[in-house]
Amino acid sequence: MVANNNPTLISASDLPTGLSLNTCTGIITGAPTLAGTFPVTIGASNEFGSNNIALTIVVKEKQVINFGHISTKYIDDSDFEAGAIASSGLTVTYISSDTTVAKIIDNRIRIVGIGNVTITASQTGNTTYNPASAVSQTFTVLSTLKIKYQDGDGNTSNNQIKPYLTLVNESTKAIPLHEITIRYWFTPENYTGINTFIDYSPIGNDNVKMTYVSLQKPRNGALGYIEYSFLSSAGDINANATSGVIQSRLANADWSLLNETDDYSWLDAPSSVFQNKITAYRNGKLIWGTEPSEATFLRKINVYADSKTVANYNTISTFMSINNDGNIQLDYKDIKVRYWFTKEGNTNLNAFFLIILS
Ligand SMILES: [Ca+2]
Ligand SMILES: [Ca+2]
Repeated sequence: MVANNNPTLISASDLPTGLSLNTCTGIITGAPTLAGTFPVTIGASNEFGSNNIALTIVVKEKQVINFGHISTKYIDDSDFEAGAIASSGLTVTYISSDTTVAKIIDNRIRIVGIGNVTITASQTGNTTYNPASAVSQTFTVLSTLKIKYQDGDGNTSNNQIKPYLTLVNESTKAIPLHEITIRYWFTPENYTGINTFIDYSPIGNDNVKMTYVSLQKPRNGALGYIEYSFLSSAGDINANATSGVIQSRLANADWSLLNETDDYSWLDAPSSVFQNKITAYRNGKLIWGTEPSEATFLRKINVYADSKTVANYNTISTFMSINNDGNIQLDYKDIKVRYWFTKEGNTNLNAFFLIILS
């Protein structure tokens, strides 16, 4: 506050304990030692007179956050309370330094990735309490299950894809296999439906199931995936153990050719290596690898023609192939193809079709 007419004396009554007034300059200094609401009267006077005004000083309570150490976590752990407590009793909120490792959901921590992450707890205060100093805790998230992969036939352009998969449990606890699913992401060329085979599994061929799932939205390097799942009779992968090599195979229903080099999950791996582009889930939660990103829709048709017409003959004969080279499924009934030509003579034309769908 500033008084006019050059006061020669400033006064203050009932200042909170810890504050003091410079009666010449009117500046109040110090730190209040008690919280509360204090009505204060400030006066200013000189040789010609004096004046007072009422002032209310509110001193808020301090609060501190007590945030204990967070132990090492595993990727498949459930959501948990971070456990920070404010001395005020007010609700503490959290921020994650890396939301690819941990997210804050409903003020609880959800593990979503492997790595280190720092959680910062804060409390912004209210009408009674000042903001608390933020407190952070850093912890590590470890993997539980990893996937090793080998290209079983080493041939990327034949009519079969042979993912050889090994499940590796690096944790200190057994993992029930029936809680696990695995996705092998790929683009099936010449799609006629995908047949699947388990050629050999150390945990029992019949205990491993494979299903082809077509994606509603195309992804980069994938129009679908094979989902591997396991029956309860497959049992557990024990701590620090592996499943052994599961030899799987997939093919078009008509054994037409596939190209593996453009498949998201394929890797030039003549022997078994970790492959984080094959994803694993526990009870539906991603616990290993990175899913392919969504791709831009591409509608693209190419028509390939092979002329069988003999010169100066009475028939035009063309073999045509309509190729869907985009990443969206197209319905044949929506497609028309035109063959443009000049008609000689005045009689009607006859048309003959031999259609081979592939
Ligand atoms: Ca192959
Ligand atoms: Ca492909």
